[in-house]
Amino acid sequence: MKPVSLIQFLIEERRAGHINAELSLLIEVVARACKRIAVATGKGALGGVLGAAGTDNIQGEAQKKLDVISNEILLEANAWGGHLAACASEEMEDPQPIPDGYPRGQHLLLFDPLDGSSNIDVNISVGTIFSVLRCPDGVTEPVAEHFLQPGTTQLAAGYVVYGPSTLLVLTFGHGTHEFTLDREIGSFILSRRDIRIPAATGEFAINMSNQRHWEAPMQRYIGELLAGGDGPRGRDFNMRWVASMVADVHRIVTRGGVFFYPLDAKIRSKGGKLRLMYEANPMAFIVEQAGGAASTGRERIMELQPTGLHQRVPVFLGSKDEVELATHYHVEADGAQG
Ligand code: P6P
Repeated sequence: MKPVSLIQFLIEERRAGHINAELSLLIEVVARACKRIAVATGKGALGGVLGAAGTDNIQGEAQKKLDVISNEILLEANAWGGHLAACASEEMEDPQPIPDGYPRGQHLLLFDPLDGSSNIDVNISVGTIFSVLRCPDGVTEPVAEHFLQPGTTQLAAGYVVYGPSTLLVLTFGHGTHEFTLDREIGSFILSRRDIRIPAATGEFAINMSNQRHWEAPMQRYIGELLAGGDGPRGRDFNMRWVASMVADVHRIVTRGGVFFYPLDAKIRSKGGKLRLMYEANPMAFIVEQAGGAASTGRERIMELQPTGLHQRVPVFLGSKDEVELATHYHVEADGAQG
């Protein structure tokens, strides 16, 4: 079968009425920027891009050089095309308006430019996560409040995983699709159309070192998985934890599984570990469009009304049956507490 490039796929999506020309351009620009990020991360020690940048981000986290480089690549790529009204990034406290002198578009772009960057120095897969919203009508100078839209309003979401191969996974709300970067011609080529995540799975992903801090229903749910065939689930389960959300989620998108970053006593005051606007929401959109589910353990992630640009939430996502069971345990426990 003749390979379908990202450009061709975007044209198909425009003809189907799923996206407009401006959103199509936005995705092309983001994909091109991510090819540049792939080159930068691929240089490793030879590119002088490893190690700490010597600065902290809004989250108070020490930035890696590649965090800063990736953020700059995405900002520069999106400044001049006329497809955006503003960008928001994990690496910046406030949204970045499109520079004066350039035309502005109708979209808002949010991204984690290089998620999992703590893995860069040990050569483990990292990735870029992005989400696209519509800029509210009549708003010419978007500020943070204009980004605070529920995940259900997303026009597009995607991630690029920089691994043995560079893959783009993308949704516009009409299925989830995967593109593989052909490094010889520099094009993303459609490699999986209409991905489906199996509802049942035997594989879970969680950072077990936090177990003593979890809430009781999380202890119960994971305890049942660990009990395996002799326990209430009547089967054995396998565990994976890359500690790079994009890599863990891509495994689930590829073969099923369930990912948890639950609330725990250490992070309760922050509301969770992962960020709603540019990690949980885009990943939830991608996973739901592939037939999976995504909750906070109490409610659907994409229905949350955001209260802050860098708001954190608990994340349960992946194979529907397991997300629903773990969520049921939490809702049941809350009900019992009255
Ligand atoms: P922990 C990476 O720092 C990240 O934001 C996600 O990519 C990843 O899933 C999680 O944090 C890992 O957290 O506590 O296991 O280091």
